[in-house]
Amino acid sequence: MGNNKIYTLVFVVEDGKVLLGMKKRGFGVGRWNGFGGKVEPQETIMEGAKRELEEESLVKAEQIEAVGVILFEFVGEPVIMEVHVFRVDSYTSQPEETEEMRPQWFPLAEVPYDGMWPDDIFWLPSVLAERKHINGYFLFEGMNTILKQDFTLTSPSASA
Ligand code: 6U4
Repeated sequence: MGNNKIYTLVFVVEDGKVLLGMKKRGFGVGRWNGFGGKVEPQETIMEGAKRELEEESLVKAEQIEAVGVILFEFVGEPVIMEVHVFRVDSYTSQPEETEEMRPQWFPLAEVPYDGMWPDDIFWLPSVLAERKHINGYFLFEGMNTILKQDFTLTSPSASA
């Protein structure tokens, strides 16, 4: 894992809807996604997930569940993004727009996959609707083309 950089990605789910944010700047600008970012040296990955959720949407997680890890490699880029995915089913404070993200609720049947990272459609529906856990790898060329993919979706109860 020496050449991995650790990131978080958080999906808040409530009443059959998921909270996504339109990324207003930086990596993935113009795409809908969960909330998250780089983990800082002095914090745990889960602490980083909660901090980024609050910084980007003002939502405070009351309960947070780790639901898997996805490695993203980009052609020509030696550092692999190790993205730790979390799900929040209980929170306080309503979402508000921040400098980084414009939050919006989407019914699970209307998640805007066309406006998201192109890997999301392969795994996110199962994570959101079926509570599956994800373990995966995607090789990208640029921001739009997936050259290789390899992932598994598991039921957490089956592995417990
Ligand atoms: P800062 O520190 O805010 O300048 P920035 O370059 O904006 O960093 P950041 O920290 O928002 O990036 O982190 C990128 C976010 O994008 C993380 O939540 C992980 C997520 N992400 C990256 N590649 C992804 C992909 N292929 N599919 C996906 N999420 C991805 O669903």
